[in-house]
Amino acid sequence: KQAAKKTIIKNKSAEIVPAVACTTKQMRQAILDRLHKSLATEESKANNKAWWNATCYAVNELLFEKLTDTQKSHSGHDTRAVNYLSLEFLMGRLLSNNLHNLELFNVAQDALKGLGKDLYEICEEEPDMALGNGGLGRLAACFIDSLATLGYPAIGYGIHYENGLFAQSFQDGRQIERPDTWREYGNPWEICRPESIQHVPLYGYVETVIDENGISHKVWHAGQKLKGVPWDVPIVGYGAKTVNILRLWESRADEAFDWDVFNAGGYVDAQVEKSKAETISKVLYPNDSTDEGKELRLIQQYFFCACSVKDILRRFRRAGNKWPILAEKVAIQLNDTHPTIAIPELMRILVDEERLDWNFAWSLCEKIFSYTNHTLLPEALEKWSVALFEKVLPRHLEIIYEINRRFLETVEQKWPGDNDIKAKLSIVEEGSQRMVRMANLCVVTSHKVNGVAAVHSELVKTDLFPEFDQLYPTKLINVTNGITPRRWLKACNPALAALYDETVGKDWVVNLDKLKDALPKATDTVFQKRFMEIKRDNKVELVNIIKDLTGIEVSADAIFDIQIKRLHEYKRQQLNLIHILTLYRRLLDNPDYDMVPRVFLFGAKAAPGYHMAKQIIYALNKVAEKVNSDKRIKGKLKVVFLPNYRVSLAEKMFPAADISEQISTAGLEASGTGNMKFALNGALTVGTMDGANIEMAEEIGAEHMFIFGLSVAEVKELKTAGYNPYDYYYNNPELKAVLDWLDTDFFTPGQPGALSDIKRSLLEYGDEYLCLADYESYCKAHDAIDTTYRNKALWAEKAIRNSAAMGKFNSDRSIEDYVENVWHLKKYPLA
Ligand code: H53
Repeated sequence: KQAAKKTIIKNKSAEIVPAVACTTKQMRQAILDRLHKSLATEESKANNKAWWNATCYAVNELLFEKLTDTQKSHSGHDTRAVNYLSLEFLMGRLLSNNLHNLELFNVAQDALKGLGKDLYEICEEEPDMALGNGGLGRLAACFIDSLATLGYPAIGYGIHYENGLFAQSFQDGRQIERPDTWREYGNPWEICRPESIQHVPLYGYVETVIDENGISHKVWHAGQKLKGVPWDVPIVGYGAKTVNILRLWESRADEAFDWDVFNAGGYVDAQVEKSKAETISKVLYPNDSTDEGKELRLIQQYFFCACSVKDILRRFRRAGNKWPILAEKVAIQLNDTHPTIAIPELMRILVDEERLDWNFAWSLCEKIFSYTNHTLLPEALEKWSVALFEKVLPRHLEIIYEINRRFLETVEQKWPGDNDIKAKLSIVEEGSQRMVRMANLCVVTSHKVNGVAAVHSELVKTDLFPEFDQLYPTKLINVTNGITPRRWLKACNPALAALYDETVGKDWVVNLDKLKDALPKATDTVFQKRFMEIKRDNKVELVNIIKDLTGIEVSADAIFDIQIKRLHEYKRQQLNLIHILTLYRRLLDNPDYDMVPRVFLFGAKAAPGYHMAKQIIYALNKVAEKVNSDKRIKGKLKVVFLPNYRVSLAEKMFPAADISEQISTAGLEASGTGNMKFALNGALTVGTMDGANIEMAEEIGAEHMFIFGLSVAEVKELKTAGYNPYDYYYNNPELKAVLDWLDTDFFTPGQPGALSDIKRSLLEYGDEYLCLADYESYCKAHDAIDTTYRNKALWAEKAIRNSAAMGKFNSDRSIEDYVENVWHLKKYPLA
């Protein structure tokens, strides 16, 4: 069935003229050549991994040419570029994406078919490039796709982690983490650039030196030096009119620096130094939206910022430019506060090394930097202890003090004598342990600070930085997040993409607003039928994947209700859990309880040190075991937690979803982007009025979603009035019953109390995220889902409306917003 589906798609788009000239025959030959000449193997011996490698190399031959053309054009025009600094780029797999963007997917599919191979199977060989945790890292990946697609000069800068986000498995329901060795056997997509190595100082002390003109300046004498080795990943835009790069820095020991140790006979010491240096880019910190405050993490941040800033200045100098025009050529976007240290680093280079006047250097920094805030959660707002700074980056601390001294003068002018405001806004927090507040440094420096959805940006102004908003009235803006329709529709849902090609024309891939042209078809029975057949086929594919991964059998006729995102209490997987228990109880009470069969699917990684998140995973797995094997409920309820949720698995889950769970406590999910991917693929949202859900409701019509729960204002009110979860517990017998259930050993035979943590967090510990307050309304929303789903035509209409209304959430639109309001770039697409 799958094979048949793919053939139909291929025939439909056979007339595509690829962006890059390459016939099926040429592609076949190129793949064979790479198999023979690069991999030294032959058809009879090659396994799928070898075929994957050969195909990647064949694609690279086409890509690299475009890459050099782009680079020539950018340096020829001496273009202004944005440098997107991010500690995370959650790229996923690249082969299918690159082929789609080159418009060679069908060519490669035919070429491989001629060689007896299936491209979809070959694509499965690719390990995910999981250099990120979740939303923030995936956003960076979508943004660089859009920048290249739109033809803007841009470089992504990040870390070449040897191990990406850990691989997850379950042992007796508990999360086990294993290292992700994504490039153990090489990665065909990256090019090492030893010619662009950078050197990074650390530790040591600062000396004041008087120069020949009697002017004093600071010299930082490093105690250790690292070497940053750049690896470039080509980023091909859709239509291949631009191939930008993602430059990832790998840390190594700086041999030049260790030379003295060698000479002193310290061979072993030097080796120890070497492995220490290599730990800097060893592993991605697995925390999403929490700050760990570890020394290694600060060094990671400084390491990649220092390499990137130096690299940016190297390109600037190479073009023969002089400092006064630095801000005309360079824009630096800080993806969250993680790369904030780039600010004092640029100041240090300009003032200490280039000997520019402080005021002039500062005026450049103000024009160059801009900052995206992705969260209001206090535990995610980075602070570094002054003591740590003093040890690792002594000169940067001095520079931060000086920035702060001058900034506090501005505060004094605005609010004379108001020490409370000064204490609140100061970049340095006073207290038993003095801390550097990275977000304050970002806001003080940047010319623009943006939130990631309308409601979030408003809260940034009113709740997070109200005084900054008064001080700098035009600085705080909104840029609503987006997703790339290339990966999140065209590549992951080829059948739906083909239906849209046919219905609204192929242009939707770059102009997602075009999908609106399908809206009149939302009530057309023929179109509804085709739309829902595609959904069903995608569900069947997922049914097989579920069986393969877990052994669990589910029916494609059930409602597929999916929550996939990082595991965090504010995202409220535990609310989903207690609703599942509610349904289970209803079914046990009454085996004839009338409900449309439902499969609840989860995918989520918990930060390894986040106890409650791990308990929630454990509870979901234990409940799943019990529910799935309970014959009494006649298969009406299934619960599946898929292990190792990642981009490539997401690509199979979004197209198969009927219901998208977006159930964060209002005010806490800055935007969300999974919400957009679900809707684009025709799922209906059950969600709170939070993050981008609000703007989605504006686009789709709230009546076509299942909105529930407290609003941001109501959450605030309730918290101010004093929230007591016991009020809800004692007033709702169903709720009380399911919470009490968690204290028994029903789900964990012989181990009563194994799930009690969850109940405790919802009662004794105060239910910080208001699950109980939203429980009733959430259950009602689910009852409405059940009723609506029984009306096939109505459901299909809503699914189509959801998908066709997603135009606004194209990441190309987000990028155009940044260009217009923040970066002011020009397009330079290749002819
Ligand atoms: O960033 C996404 C948002 C999402 C938000 C997420 C995020 C991280 O993934 C990590 C750290 C952080 O501060 C925020 O939680 O709501 O959609 C992209 O903006």
